[in-house]
Amino acid sequence: MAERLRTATHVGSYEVRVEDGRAVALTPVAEDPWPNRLGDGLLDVQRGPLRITRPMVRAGWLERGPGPAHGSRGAEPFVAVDWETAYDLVAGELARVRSEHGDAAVYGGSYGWGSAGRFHHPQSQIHRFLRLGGGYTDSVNSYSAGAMEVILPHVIGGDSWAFAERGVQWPDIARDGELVVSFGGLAPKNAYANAGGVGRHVQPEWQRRCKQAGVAFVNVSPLRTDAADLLEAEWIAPRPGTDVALMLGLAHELVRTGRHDLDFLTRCCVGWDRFARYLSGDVDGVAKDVRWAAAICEVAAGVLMRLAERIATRRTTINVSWSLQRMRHGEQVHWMGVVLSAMSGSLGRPGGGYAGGLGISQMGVRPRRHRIAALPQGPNAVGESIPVARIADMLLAPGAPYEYDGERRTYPHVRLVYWAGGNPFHHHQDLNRLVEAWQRPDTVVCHESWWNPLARFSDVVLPVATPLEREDFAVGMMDLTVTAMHRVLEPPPGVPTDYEAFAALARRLGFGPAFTEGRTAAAWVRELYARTRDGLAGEGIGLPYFEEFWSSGVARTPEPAPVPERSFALLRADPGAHPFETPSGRIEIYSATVASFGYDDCPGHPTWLEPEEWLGGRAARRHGLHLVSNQPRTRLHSQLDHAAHSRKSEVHGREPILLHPDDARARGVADGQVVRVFNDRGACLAGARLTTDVRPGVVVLSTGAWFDPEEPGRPASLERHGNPNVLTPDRGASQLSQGPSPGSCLVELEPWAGPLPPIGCFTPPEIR
Ligand SMILES: Nc1nc2c(c(=O)[nH]1)N[C@H]1C(S)=C(S)[C@@H](COP(=O)(O)OP(=O)(O)OC[C@H]3O[C@@H](n4cnc5c(=O)[nH]c(N)nc54)[C@H](O)[C@@H]3O)O[C@H]1N2
Ligand SMILES: Nc1nc2c(c(=O)[nH]1)N[C@H]1C(S)=C(S)[C@@H](COP(=O)(O)OP(=O)(O)OC[C@H]3O[C@@H](n4cnc5c(=O)[nH]c(N)nc54)[C@H](O)[C@@H]3O)O[C@H]1N2
Ligand SMILES: [Mo]
Repeated sequence: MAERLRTATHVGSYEVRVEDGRAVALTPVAEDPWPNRLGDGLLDVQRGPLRITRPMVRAGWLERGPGPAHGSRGAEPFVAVDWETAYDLVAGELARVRSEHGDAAVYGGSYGWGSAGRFHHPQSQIHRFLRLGGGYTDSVNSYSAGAMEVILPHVIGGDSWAFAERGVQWPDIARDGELVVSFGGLAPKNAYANAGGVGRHVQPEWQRRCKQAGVAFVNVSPLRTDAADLLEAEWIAPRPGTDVALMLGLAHELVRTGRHDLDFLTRCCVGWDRFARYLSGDVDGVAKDVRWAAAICEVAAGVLMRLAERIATRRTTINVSWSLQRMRHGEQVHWMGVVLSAMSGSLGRPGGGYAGGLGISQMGVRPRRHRIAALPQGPNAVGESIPVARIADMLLAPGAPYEYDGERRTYPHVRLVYWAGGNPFHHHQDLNRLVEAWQRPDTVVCHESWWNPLARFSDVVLPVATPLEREDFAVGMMDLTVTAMHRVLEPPPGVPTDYEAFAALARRLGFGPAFTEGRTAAAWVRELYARTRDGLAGEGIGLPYFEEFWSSGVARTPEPAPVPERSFALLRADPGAHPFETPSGRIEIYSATVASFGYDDCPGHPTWLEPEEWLGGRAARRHGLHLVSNQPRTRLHSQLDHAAHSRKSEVHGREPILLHPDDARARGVADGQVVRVFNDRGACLAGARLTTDVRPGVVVLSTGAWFDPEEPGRPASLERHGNPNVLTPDRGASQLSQGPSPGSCLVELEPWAGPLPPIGCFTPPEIR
């Protein structure tokens, strides 16, 4: 018997054709106006040699017991054990570490984009499990927006994601906007993914509507394809990492031509005078004029003068992508984006202003945060947390001091790392350094479904059911389509869900009933749906009862109403009556708070700070290409890299790297050839794709190729598959945010002359 059932992922909702209880085909839902192919192959990978079906323990850990691994973690074979043994080992080790070293010795930051389901969301599960078990060292902030999350509350107030609500929205631009200047572009492929799911990809449709309404677009990016062709955007391609200088040049030009909005700057902001003295050069003798900016950015001064004029005379949105703050001094560019917008005359007026990441996910479509139920976590008895991207620092230097947002902190001594629903060997920078740091703890436990790099670098792998093998429901962050996630496949025999695995461990550790509250997974799903229904009812949004929702597969919610309180508009109208949550109640062009921290890498107002690695610096003499490692077009991060769609994009089995024909010629590289990309941190292979869509001097190698070192466990080993994070630096954006900085990275490349080493990451490790 055949039936059609729904499911949802972070990249779209699907209709699944199920025959005799088994999924046989998966297609994007018909009502999605802009589906993608990122789900292609999702069914194929559910079975096959890379699927882990039994608990696995690293041989050395099983034989010698827990302890620092000295290079054997990631390099040794595994031993399959039965479930009782695996649970006893993990529960016993958790108990040992907690009693011998204290609860802070357990690291459960477990960052990552695990499944979209509200209940089975692995981060929610692991945090609840570790909290109820006594607490753990957690992480704060994200790899996505690590620097802006920390700086923007100082500048525009609110919490770390207030920028998403306060920024300009697409409907606003379509109605009243004239110009969108987008730093980091508006890559349509970045709209594929939306945390928590996306029932209908409508954000690219808004881009089209704005274009039809006559809005002009400028794509400031090293990559032409960061703006869809239909936008007919003007392409300005600065050296990567120099956008602050470019914006300062525009700002200087606005002042020089008397076009800055002095009324708004003095009434609704603080610190304009101070910043103006920096801009003019009164402070340091360097006027930040268009000529100065042109020399840094390699964009002609005339181009900047014309752009400044358009910004001043059109209702303009200054959009700054998140990629620009995933860099050294990443705080500066969003701070400067707000200031440039404040100067432009458009901030707080209809159709213009600042936006922090339009083009990403469903940003600018539905700004409101809704009351969607999550699995309750309870308090964390351990007060400890680290900025998420500082994990290698923590593992390498327990007890070392570090700065974070005005606080001096100390890294805890972690002995046990527990991961569920993320892949640090995808998301972290300088993976060779991570490989070294990863040997330090006594034990690494993970829940994974596939032999991906995280599983290979763990001591105990508990294989878990995939989202297709369990029941749940999804609600997207800026989407609000509520989608049923039906069980369309049986898990391999004996393989539990994350929930069942944590419940079994909690039972052994004596808090089983507290963890489950006596509910089955099905009961939890119904409970969380009911709580979501109640929450949305409080906002005037009606959802059907569960049974009706479950059989129809989807609950649609009304199109969002325009945001009634546009807070920049209220600030402009009357800053006294509608203050921001900053110390001054206004936009802080100069932040006395940030200045008081005394950080040389994040001073009190937006400043051009030369990064260690950029094309204009000394380091570029040795490694003359700037590496952009952007989000992949063919995957969600590292997910489904082993599936058909991602594999099809490879060149000789390697991740494609885009480079300009001039750079290729200078290095003797032909299109379709395998190259070795390298710097002092590491080297990887990639497949050259020549294109004039990329600025000369820049190469683009997207993230997500499964980490494939030739000699696992040895840091300087050649990476064979094209994972850019063996090249990127593991430096905090600054002492303020400690955000990740993969964007500040120089490399060199050369043709690969030797025989091509085989790819190892798609063959399971040796199992005893
Ligand atoms: N160089 C460079 N590095 C980057 C970036 C960049 O731009 N450049 N971007 C950064 C950003 S913005 C991000 S958000 C991160 C993303 O980094 P991650 O979110 O860590 O990457 P994913 O590949 O999505 O990892 C999710 C993992 O969860 C697993 N998983 C999925 N569902 C489940 C489940 O139900 N249960 C369990 N137990 N596991 C599950 C998947 O198999 C996969 O291994 O990468 C960061 N790293
Ligand atoms: N298909 C797909 N979509 C995704 C994801 C995915 O994995 N796959 N991941 C999602 C996640 S977790 C996140 S956080 C968002 C991230 O969204 P973003 O951070 O916006 O995404 P990126 O692709 O890293 O960067 C966008 C573009 O910025 C440009 N850029 C890089 N450096 C510079 C620079 O110095 N100056 C300028 N002006 N431009 C620069 C690059 O050309 C790049 O293509 O995307 C989401 N969307
Ligand atoms: Mo992200």
